[in-house]
Amino acid sequence: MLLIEPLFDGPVDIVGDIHGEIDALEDLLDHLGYDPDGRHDDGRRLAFVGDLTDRGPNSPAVLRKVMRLVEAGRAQCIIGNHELNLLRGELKDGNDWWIAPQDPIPGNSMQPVTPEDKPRLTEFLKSLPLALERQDLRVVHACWNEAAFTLLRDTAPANATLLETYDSSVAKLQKRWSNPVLAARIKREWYEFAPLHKDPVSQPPLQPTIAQMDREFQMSNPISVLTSGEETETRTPFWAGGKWRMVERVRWWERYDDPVPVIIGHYWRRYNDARAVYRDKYGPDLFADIEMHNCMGPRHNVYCVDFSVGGRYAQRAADEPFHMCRLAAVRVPEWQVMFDHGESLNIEGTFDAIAGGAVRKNGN
Ligand SMILES: [Mn+2]
Repeated sequence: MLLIEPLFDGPVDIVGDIHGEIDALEDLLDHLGYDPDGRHDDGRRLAFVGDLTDRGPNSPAVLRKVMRLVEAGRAQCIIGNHELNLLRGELKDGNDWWIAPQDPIPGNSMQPVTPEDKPRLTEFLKSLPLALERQDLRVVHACWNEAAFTLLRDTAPANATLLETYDSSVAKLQKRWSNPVLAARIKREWYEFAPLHKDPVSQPPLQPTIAQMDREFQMSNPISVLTSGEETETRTPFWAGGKWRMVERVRWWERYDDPVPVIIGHYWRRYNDARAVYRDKYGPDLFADIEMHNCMGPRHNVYCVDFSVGGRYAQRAADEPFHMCRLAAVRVPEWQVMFDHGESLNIEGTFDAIAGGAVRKNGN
């Protein structure tokens, strides 16, 4: 398993979650100054934060493109929770193009993966590390968590694959939750709650044991923590992705007190006035007081570069303008964010000067 790989030296452009939006990717790379083969006149290179696929129209094209750039040494890519689902063969909302390509859902216009492509794309997914790091910068899909890295270093066999390590963590939890007392409690809550399972307007009360189990499955699995973040029991269950959620995402960056800046994706940050569009998709808005150009955390050095291009498919289907769902990249050492339509903004935060990057403070 590849845990943390060295991030490229020199100027890099770190691209957020793409979710199958090949046109947005081509546009963004063009605005960043890359030719179609990923060459840049100034020798800049790319890093992708994961979640290349699902929901959007052409995940195979995005995977093939990023794979080609990585093979040519012009890009690096880490694994996101969506790639992990593909490797696990787990059917989730928006990934049937991979799991069941021969059996497209009616009305679904996603390009399916071909039998020729799937084996080599699988090998590519298996080759992705969990994180990238250099002296002045860290990149991970959802959450930089030293305890999770330490646990993986200390307990995962060196020759185990990411998938094997993930599965062994899940197996441990399944064993714990098959304890008769816990299992009986879960069963009782499950039946009480059963009439509301499929009803998005029912608003069930919190089921405490189910919530505890969900939190443990997330938080005791170091690969889940790194690729989909920290979670805790929610007060009021919310409907998302076709089911009632008992756990919500945590602003882990509020406890990130390390001087090395971190770039993440994953969290559906909203571009401009798009706040309302995906409100409550994953519970409380984690970016309620954070402007597009702001970093997070006590040191103002954590930046999320996912600007919700993964919502574009839904707006396209509803015939709405999708300018609110953007693909973005962070340019380092400039610390600018650039969007797929060519707009760029200076990011305000505290960045290490090691790489010659600007140090900008946002005033508090
Ligand atoms: Mn994600």
